[in-house]
Amino acid sequence: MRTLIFATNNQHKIDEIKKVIGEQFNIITLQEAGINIDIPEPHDTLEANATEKSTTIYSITKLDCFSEDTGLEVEALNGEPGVRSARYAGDGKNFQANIDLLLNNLENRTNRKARFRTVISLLMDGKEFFFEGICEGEIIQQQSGNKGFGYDPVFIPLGSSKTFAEMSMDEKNVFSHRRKATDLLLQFLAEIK
Ligand code: ITT
Repeated sequence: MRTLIFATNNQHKIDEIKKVIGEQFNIITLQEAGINIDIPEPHDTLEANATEKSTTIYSITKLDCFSEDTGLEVEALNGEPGVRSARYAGDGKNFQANIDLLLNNLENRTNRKARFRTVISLLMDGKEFFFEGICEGEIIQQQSGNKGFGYDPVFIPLGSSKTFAEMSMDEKNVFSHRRKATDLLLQFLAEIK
């Protein structure tokens, strides 16, 4: 079975992606690989940050690995917070502070359209491949639900009446950006097997 390192420190991402991949591949987390670093995300695109994370871990391990960078892109805010989603309200990566700032910035706005975009960077035999997943939806007025992470309590995907934070992980994976990007990764890996 092929082994891949997933270059992230975000346990929610690990849980969601492992649920999609199941037993098809052996996914090793940074913690399991004994790597304890805060991977840098200094760039202004999701693609460049994803590359930074995967190449950082590849240079340490020389093993096939992938990373992902995700942003929430809000139409009325010209695509913000986007690549700055994790640190929207400051360096503390505080989910509640980020939600509060977002709802504040959207106060009195009627256009609530938003989308999550995930970019996966796979480094395999030293070559890089990208996979993208998008989930369209809207930002509600008041947060609801306590599952998931990040902006999940304020995001309702198109085709649902629940926020991501009101869904089980399986339900979220029906709609999610991350699942769509992971499907493309799996399709690619199945083709080169
Ligand atoms: P790694 O870089 O270690 O992978 P991170 O949490 O820093 O983990 P990102 O840079 O991709 O990950 O952060 C994007 C932020 O966007 C994240 O902190 C959340 O606030 C938010 N986010 C990402 N995916 C999300 C999702 O599925 N649902 C809700 N919010 C999400």
